[in-house]
Amino acid sequence: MTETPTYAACLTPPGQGAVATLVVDGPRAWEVVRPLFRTRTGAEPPVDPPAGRILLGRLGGEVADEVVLAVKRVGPSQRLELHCHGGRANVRFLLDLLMTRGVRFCTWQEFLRRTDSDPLRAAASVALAEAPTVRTASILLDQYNGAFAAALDAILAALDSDDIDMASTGLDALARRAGLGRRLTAPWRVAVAGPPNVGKSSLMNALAGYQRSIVSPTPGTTRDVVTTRLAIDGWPVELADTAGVREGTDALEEQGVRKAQATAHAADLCLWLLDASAPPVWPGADVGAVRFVVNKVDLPAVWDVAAVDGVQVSALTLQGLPELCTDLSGRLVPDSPPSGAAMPFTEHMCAGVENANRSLANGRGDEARQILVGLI
Ligand SMILES: Nc1nc2c(ncn2[C@@H]2O[C@H](COP(=O)(O)OP(=O)(O)OP(=O)(O)O)[C@@H](O)[C@H]2O)c(=O)[nH]1
Ligand SMILES: [Mg+2]
Repeated sequence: MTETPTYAACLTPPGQGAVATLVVDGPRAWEVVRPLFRTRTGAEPPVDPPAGRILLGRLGGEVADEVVLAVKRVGPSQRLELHCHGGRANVRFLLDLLMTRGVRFCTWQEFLRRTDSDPLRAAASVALAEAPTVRTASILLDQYNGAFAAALDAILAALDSDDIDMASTGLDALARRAGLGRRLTAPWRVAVAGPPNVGKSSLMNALAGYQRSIVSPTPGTTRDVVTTRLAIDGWPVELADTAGVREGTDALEEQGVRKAQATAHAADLCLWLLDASAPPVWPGADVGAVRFVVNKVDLPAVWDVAAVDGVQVSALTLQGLPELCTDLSGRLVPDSPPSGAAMPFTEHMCAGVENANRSLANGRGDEARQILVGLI
């Protein structure tokens, strides 16, 4: 029989900080840590791990760090927490000490997955740490507290009792939230595109609230793709400012134009800018989802800007920006979830829910059931 390994992980983020927290988890946790630990008072640490105790002392040999040692769990599956000084090198030093004594290193994500008895809750903890905004974090907290798990249970119970209507309604609701679920840890990508000088960089800066991109009256100023991350109505967005699209330019600008086209094509949404004070230039067919934004409405319009279905703004005076943000939020998340709503939140869960929904819609209830059980 192979012995259950003992693992060590660092639970705090890497980098500089006053303290770091390590966890040592497994049957040999105390056996490994005890000989490395000297109590502050000089008293020998007890032979058996003292349940629930917090000890102050030093961990190491000749070189040792001052640590707070918390005995979190005793018995065959022991867990110790070591609160030590922070910093990459100090953490590395202590982890190396443990590893030379047969403890295996694992990441904090692996640690959560390995030790939480509820895999969906463990996945929610990992996702929660990646949430870019308070709004996405609050949705992930709902999933941590069991919203997605309860919805899955209800669908499986409905399938078991052959209540296909109820199962379909529940599964359909989850599948419709998969698009949002995928964005709880990764931002939507929104491209700002259009011809040169239309005010793309100015709009990017106005939305970001600082001078991210260079702005100038010279057409062709932006050459590369310049990104910035922001929250729009609490939704995480990566905004990409791009080179103005035009033909017959030099090789360098052409590269920028190609990059701009690829970025606009790959984005979840492309804001195509039109200049109210110059004749409109329309996008080519290769741009994906497009929302028109008429910029420079502070200047006299030279064409019928009201005829275009778009948002009217001025990146200079900031007129229309709140309306643009509301419009953008509504396009990214047309059906804003109520508090406590269940939703899949990893690619595996989102794809699983979508596949199960398709299976059930095609009358393959058993297949749907199998896919859902695989998510738990
Ligand atoms: N009046 C007015 N001028 C603006 C507005 N937005 C941008 N501009 C001006 O238009 C010029 C071009 O602005 P940019 O933001 O650099 O335009 P761009 O689309 O990024 O240009 P390229 O990078 O060259 O493609 C600058 O002189 C800006 O000050 C606006 O809403 N109103
Ligand atoms: Mg620019």
